Amino acid sequence: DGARILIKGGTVVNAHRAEEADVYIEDGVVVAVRPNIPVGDDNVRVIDATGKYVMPGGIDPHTHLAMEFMGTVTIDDFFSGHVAALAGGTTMHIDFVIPVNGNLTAGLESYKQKAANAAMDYGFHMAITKWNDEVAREMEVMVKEHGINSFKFFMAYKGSLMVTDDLLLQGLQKCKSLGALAMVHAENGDAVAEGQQQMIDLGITGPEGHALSRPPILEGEATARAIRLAKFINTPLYVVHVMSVDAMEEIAKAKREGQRVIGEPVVSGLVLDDSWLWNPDFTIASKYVMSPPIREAGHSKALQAALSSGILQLVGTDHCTFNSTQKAFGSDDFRKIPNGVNGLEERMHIIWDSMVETGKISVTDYVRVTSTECAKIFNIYPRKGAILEGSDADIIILNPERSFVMGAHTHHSRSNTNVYEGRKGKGMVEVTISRGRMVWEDGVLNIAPGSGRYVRMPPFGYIFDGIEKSDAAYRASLRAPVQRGKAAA
Ligand code: DUC
Ligand code: ZN
Ligand code: ZN
Ligand code: ZN
Repeated sequence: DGARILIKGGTVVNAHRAEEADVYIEDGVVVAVRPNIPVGDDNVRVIDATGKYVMPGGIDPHTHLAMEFMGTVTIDDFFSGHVAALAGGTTMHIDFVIPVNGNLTAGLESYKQKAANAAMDYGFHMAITKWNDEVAREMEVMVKEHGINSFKFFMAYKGSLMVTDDLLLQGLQKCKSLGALAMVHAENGDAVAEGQQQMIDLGITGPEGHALSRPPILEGEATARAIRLAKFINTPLYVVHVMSVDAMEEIAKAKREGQRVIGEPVVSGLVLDDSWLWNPDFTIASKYVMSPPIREAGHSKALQAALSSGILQLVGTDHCTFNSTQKAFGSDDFRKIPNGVNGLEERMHIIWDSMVETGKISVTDYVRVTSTECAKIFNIYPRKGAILEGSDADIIILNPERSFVMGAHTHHSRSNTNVYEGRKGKGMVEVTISRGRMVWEDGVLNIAPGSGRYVRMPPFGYIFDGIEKSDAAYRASLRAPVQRGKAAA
């Protein structure tokens, strides 16, 4: 902080407009955005951005850093994850706090400790895995005192994280009263358990069994169910990691009918297909095991089109990394392969290359789906997600002419594998500025553990606007009840 930076000659892109302008930063905040800002004095660091795009740093709505999961712990913690993110042009993420034995306060305490070495700004969602009066009370405390405005319900992972419809309904109701956004991992967990047993009974124990045991229909079913339950309660719903046409079409239908539903595709679902899971080399195939599974070719194309048209609104990663030793826990049974893939470092580059470079979305839509929409949904816009006077100086400079090659030998994640190994493309983030600090410049990192800040997210974001009116309309649409047992007037 304290540093003064002037970015000159670039194209400044916000979700609402791209313009030729300079950006002046002081004390971690954007002070001015306009053409021809004079340099002032010698202590101002001047960066030439001619021919480059100056954009809000990425915000990843979906990560799992230092998460205890499937008998192990994800290998990227809040430091290595942040190093990877910053090197890839992401300056903020929202991670999922997992309660400790169903206790939200204990979960938050544990995640605060995990995040003590944070190197960039972060926020928290919180998972709800049990239901009782205490959980309902704690949800209120999380919203009112701890800056959490979203709660996630896992409809999969039977026997550990999975919620019943009853819990989901109670949770949706509580979310609504608090102005918090309900999020769902939508797969039918009972059917997944059945599908897994079927594969094992058939002797299919390898990674392909993962895809075969939990087909798109189970994602479509749970997505439809969650959407209908959210409609019944009349509260907004956010569907995380939309991986299939089946789920996407349920979201499209609900939106068409006016329902407040948000769909989040993740990078792996947008650009990979499940042929990897049939690779005879277990070390390769197991890298691609995540849930819901990466689907057959065709789904990714449809998800890209849905992102272009606005049916899906913002891109996450579900960054949840394990090294090959951890993945090998499941070498004799796909059910034991820790679920998760990387993406925190790759997201900004892959979306640029596969969507902007190919003409599928504009540069302004790129900023919207990688940053602004997330800031708006989680109610931290325009402090985050924009380059406007007063915004936090979380900024990237992307050179559209430079190309990249991805892989485990050059990435910053602690994992020894990368699902994008060897992937090439165009568009390189040359500079990352995190709250006014130059943290990534031409391949050199300058990062301080502990410098990241917790970003509190207030409830009642834009998606709740006018919801009382829609409640009233819903009640008015109910037919009048019969008054039985009373004398007619
Ligand atoms: N899916 C994954 O692949 N990893 C983390 C949790 C999840 O739902
Ligand atoms: Zn999930
Ligand atoms: Zn996840
Ligand atoms: Zn190698």
